[in-house]
Order: sequence, then structure tokens, then C-alpha cells
Amino acid sequence: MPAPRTVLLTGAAGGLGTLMRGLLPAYGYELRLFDAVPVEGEPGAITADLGDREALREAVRGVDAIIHLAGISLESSFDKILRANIEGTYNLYEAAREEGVRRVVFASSNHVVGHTPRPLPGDPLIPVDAPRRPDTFYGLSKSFGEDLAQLYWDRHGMETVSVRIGSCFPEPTSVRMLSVWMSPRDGARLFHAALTAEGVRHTVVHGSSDNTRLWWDLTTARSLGYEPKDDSEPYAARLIAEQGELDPDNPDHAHLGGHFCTDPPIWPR
Ligand code: NAI
Ligand code: 15L
Repeated sequence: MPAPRTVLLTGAAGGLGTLMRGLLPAYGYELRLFDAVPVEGEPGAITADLGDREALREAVRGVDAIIHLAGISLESSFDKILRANIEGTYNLYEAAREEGVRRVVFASSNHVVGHTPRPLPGDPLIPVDAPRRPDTFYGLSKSFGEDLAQLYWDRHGMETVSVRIGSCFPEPTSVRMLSVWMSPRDGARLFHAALTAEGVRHTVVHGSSDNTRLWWDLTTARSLGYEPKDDSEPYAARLIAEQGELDPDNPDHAHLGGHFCTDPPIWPR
């Protein structure tokens, strides 16, 4: 596949979308922006919902690839997750299929496997083929997205890299994040690798920096050409002094998904 140049970035107004709008153009991409809400400072961005199939068809027309970030990014009611993350991702893949887009990078999440016990020091890292154990309706919707990506590869030859992102924020803000943090610069490196690697079919990768306290295996991400350069360790002393070490007997700290595993779901009112 020739290196993509024009890339549709869905979820461009969100936290990760804003970080990637700043970082990805340096790799030579021309970004077309899409979000349900206006993207600040970007009058050319497409403002539309993932439920609007006509708008999606127009948005994907002529792009070389898609980075799909749009959706509900935390736990919510099943109905809301269903519309935005499950139906919305289906609508996007259908539009991409109809318009002949060959490559998608899907923002999956650690919460697909959030109920996996977190490794203690000395334990093996969590492998990328660990059984799926979603911790929320949110994690379940990302699990659906990964299966949808597999189906569209097997049926239609559309390639996807599903990036199970740990926590991508400017800095880690919790002791848990020291283990799953992906610096924004490493995020851009990984998305670039996912856009340009040859023959990815449908590949699931873990998305983190090269953290000293890493919980999961980055081999598959590295096999795409990803070379992380950051490590959360410089933040460790301050965060541990403020919050204490993770307590293995605290249920909030027992699993990869952290407090997502223990917070009650938000039921419809
Ligand atoms: P965010 O909540 O800041 O941004 C999501 C964006 O999607 C928002 O701008 C929102 O307006 C848009 N959106 C939501 N529903 C939509 C719909 N129906 N139609 C069109 N646009 C819609 O989330 P963030 O942190 O930027 O995450 C981006 C993606 O990466 C999400 O899919 C999230 O699940 C995933 N992810 C993020 C992680 C992180 O650490 N930031 C970790 C794991 C996954
Ligand atoms: C996610 O999937 C969320 O989108 C993000 O906001 C963080 O909560 C992240 O996981 C995390 O696990 O830290």
C-alpha cells in the first residue's frame, strides 16, 4: 500500500484528536477533521455525528486512510454507547468500504481487556492475545470495534490496526498511568507506524510508551515499526509521593482497567 497522505481524523475536537492535530502534520499528512462538535480554530472541519451516514460518506471520500478516534471515551449508558461507538463505528466502516478506503487505525482501549489482573513485579507482561475481558459497556464497544475490523478485513480486504491505547495524555496523572501511559509523541509515532506498515490485515497492538513499569507487551506494536522513545518514570517519584504505591488488596488497583472495573456503570435515568 502506498504511504497515505490524506487522512480523515474523526474525534478531532477531543483530547487525543487535539494532540494528534498538533503532531501528525509533521509526518507529512494532510488531515481532514471530523467531529460532532466544532473543532476550535478549524473552520474547515466537518461538524457531523457518526450517525449521519451521508456526512460520513462525504467525509471519507478521497482519503487514503482514517484514524478513528470519535466516540464516547468513558463508561456511559448502553444506549449511548450503542449509538456512538457501536453503530457509529459500523457507519464509518460502511462509508469507508463504499468509498474504497483501504486502511483504518482504530482507537481501541485497554478496557477491552480491563478485567485482566494487572501484573505484579516479576510477573510476565500481558500478551496482546490475552482473552478479552471488557470492564465496561465502553470496553465492550471497543471489543466490537476490533471484531468489526476483523470482519471488514476478511470480507472486504480493508485493513485496520486496532490500537489498545493505555492512557494518552500530556502527562501521567496517576500511579496506574505510570504503567499504561502513552506520551502524545509516542502516540503520533504509533499512529504513523499503523498508517504506513505493510500487510497489517487486522492487527491488534498495545499502545504505550516504553515505560519502566510497563504492564503489557509491546512486541506487536514494535513489529509495525513503532519505536517508542518516552518513559513515564520521571513522573514516578512525585505521583507515588502524592498517591502512594498501588495496593494489590485494593480492588481499584487489582486489574489493568483500574477503577473502570470497580466504578458502577452509569445507568440511564
Ligand atoms: P474525547 O472524549 O476527548 O474525544 C472524543 C471525541 O469524539 C469528542 O471530540 C467528541 O465530540 C467526539 N464524538 C463523540 N461521539 C461522537 C459522535 N457520535 N459523532 C461524532 N463525534 C463524536 O476522547 P479522547 O481521550 O480524545 O479519546 C479519543 C479516542 O481514543 C476515543 O475513541 C477513546 O475511546 C480512545 N481512547 C483514548 C484513550 C486516552 O487515553 N485518551 C485511551 C484509550 C482509548
Ligand atoms: C480510556 O479508554 C479512556 O478513553 C481514557 O479517558 C482513559 O480513561 C484511559 O482509558 C485509561 O484507562 O486511563
